Amino acid sequence: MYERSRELFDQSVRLIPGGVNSPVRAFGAVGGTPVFIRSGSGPRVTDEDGREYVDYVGSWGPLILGHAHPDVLQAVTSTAQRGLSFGAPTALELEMAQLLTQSLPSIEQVRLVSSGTEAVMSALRLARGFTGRSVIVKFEGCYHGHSDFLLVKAGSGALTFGNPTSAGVPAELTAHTLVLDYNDPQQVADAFERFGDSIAAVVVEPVAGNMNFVRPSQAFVDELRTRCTRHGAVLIFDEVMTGFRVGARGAQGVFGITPDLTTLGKVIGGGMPVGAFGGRRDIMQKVAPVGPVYQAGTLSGNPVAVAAGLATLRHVLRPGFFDELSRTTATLVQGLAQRARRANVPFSAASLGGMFGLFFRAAPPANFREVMQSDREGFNRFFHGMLERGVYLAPSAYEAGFVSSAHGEREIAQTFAAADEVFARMGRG
Ligand code: KE4
Repeated sequence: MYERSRELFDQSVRLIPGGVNSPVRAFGAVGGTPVFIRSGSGPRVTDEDGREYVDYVGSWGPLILGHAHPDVLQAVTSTAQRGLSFGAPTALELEMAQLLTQSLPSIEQVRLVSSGTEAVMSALRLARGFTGRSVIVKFEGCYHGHSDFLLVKAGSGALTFGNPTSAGVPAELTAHTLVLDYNDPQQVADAFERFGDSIAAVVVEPVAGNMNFVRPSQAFVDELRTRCTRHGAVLIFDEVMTGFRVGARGAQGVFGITPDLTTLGKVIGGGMPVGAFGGRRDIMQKVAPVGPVYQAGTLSGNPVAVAAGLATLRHVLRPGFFDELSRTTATLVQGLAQRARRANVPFSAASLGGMFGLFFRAAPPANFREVMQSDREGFNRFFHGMLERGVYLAPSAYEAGFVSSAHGEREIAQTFAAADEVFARMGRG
């Protein structure tokens, strides 16, 4: 098993750091050799050894219609026939701007970029430019891409400024970043009492998908909105993962919060490189070339990538799409929890829309500290047991999972059959 992947990995590690172009793909968290994927079709991917898997990673969220959807491929190939990129405005970018502003009313104007990192980095520079302030508030366990000032962990004590989590980030670049506990409204209130008028922005994952899957409490997101309004700070919902994943109006639609800025990515590119940031017109009017906040990109709004995103969103925005996707995802997580209980394995699971979390702990976690109490070894055993049985989960206990509209009863049944065997083995210790 995995012979060809192992050969490719041995060669890749010589030429590519860790053999991968993004760290989480290296299986470092779960151990073993990463499988090299050759192709995908609908809910399944096939590795270089010809083994097929039910795929619950979906390229970390973008592939919400499943792999190689005919309408998406058609959009990409027909657009590409007319040329790949012009560095000039195109009608397709206008069509994407119209669709995003119609789907998410909080977005009055929008700028396209090529990744989620770029979207969040730009939105935070914009918030600082708009307010003339420097302090950024983020939450422990949330990931917003790899901009220097966001690679930060909580300071030593409560309400202290963050320390870099990555080499190469000078301390002064994280000196303005305050890291609070997710789902703690009181800490938000305290931070604003203390630093309120120097806070440029609060950036939050409105459902956290980078410390596995953590839903916010309504009180938490309400407090963010109230405090940002009161102190003139910009509330940024980082919906790179949740946008068009948890519902047609994103997490802001689920929780009824109007952010000042929203960042998007993943699904809006349908598997091609597209990110976006947008929101209140008075804020967006500060962006170059009309305003003083500079932001640019050679391939921003690339027509082929935008065509893939538009083809994807047309399906996602059809009536009933999320009812169906939510049902499939809920069936998956409820069935897994049932089987774990039967095998006496401490396990819980949660989902929202087409996104889910699996936890080797008695109940779904509410914050980073509780996530870290999960049984990581238990997850790793489950991960490899499922992989051997043709089910490809996110290779980390700290990542969310994703279901596509291509996942049907056959995929769910295969997943349950594999889980029955793995839980039974785990239940025996
Ligand atoms: P990208 O630069 O990777 O397109 O987006 C960064 C980003 C921003 N905001 C949120 C909420 C995100 O989840 C992400 C990226 N998510 C990870 C998944 N944990 C991407 C996978 C990877 O890093 O390879």
